[in-house]
Amino acid sequence: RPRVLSGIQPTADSFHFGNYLGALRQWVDLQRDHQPFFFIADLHAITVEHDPKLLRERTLRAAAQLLAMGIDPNRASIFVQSQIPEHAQLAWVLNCLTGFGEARRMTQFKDKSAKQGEGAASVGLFTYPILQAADILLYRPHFVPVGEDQRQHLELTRDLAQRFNSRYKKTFRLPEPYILKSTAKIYDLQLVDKQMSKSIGGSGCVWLLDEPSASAKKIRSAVTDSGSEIRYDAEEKPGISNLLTIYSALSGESIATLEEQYAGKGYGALKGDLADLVVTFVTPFRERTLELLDDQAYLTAVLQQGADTAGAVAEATLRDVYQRVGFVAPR
Ligand code: AQP
Repeated sequence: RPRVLSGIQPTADSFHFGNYLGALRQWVDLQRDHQPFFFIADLHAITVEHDPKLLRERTLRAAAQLLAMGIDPNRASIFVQSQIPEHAQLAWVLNCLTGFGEARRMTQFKDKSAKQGEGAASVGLFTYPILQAADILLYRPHFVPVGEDQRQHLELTRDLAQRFNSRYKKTFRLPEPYILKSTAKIYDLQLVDKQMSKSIGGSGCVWLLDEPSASAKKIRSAVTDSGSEIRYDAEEKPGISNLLTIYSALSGESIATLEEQYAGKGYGALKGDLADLVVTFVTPFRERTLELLDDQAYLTAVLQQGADTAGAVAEATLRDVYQRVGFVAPR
């Protein structure tokens, strides 16, 4: 079975609909006929200022959410990045293969560092995509299910794999991004030109673990566009188009069917129905997550089992890498 690998940062108490529709839903689907490795990216989470106690809590909350969503620990290895030291070890080797200018071109660093000023951003934030390349290449996956914002990082990952393979010996598989066009970028419900994001949060971000009534309220107060026609047009009607995207993904109805269904109806009707759909989705998800959080022994056991499987794969890859770059045999 082809391998898939992906990760998510435990940087908030809850995942949001952008994470879910852009990436996590594909994780659930792909686990059926692939060999999946899914990890919680806590090493990435410390590239920005964080609270240690919260990070530990959020790591377990992330695991609980993945299970509640339907990731099956008997099919998928679910693990915590920091428990597999090979991620950081391979990242060092890849750091030494990456050009400074090449790393500088990563737009996510430009965006994220712009908030605090480049001088104040950590070197970890700068080398984030190189650690991400290590996360991926260690497991030699065929596909990496992610949102559109990760495309550039995937390209860097492929470049580094290719460079290592040609400089030393064929070691890494060149992974393909798995990006579903329809949901590759879910936008903030208030700032319709920004992608929904954990760090923006606020009333434009719909969290999976919010009180369902709070999520419904956010949908009903989403910014919409001038005019009243319900039609998908990302340029002219970004607000309505984003709601149609979310609606279509959650209901399984095509956008064309929804346009037909809402012909002649107002924005309020669409928002009200979408709010109901969101409540139907998040209510059982939230209950299941909270139940799982009450069973920390189970969560820890799942993560231990995931780390055992992932650790064996990572160790074998790193052994090849260290041998090929010319390090003496491990002690
Ligand atoms: N708005 C989005 N639309 C589609 N996909 C998205 N992803 C994130 N936001 C959207 C995808 O979710 C996966 C997990 O990404 P992450 O943990 O790196 O998430 P993130 O970047 O921390 O999420 P945010 O919300 O964007 O956080 P900040 O504010 O820190 O940048 C990835 O596959 C990502 O593509």
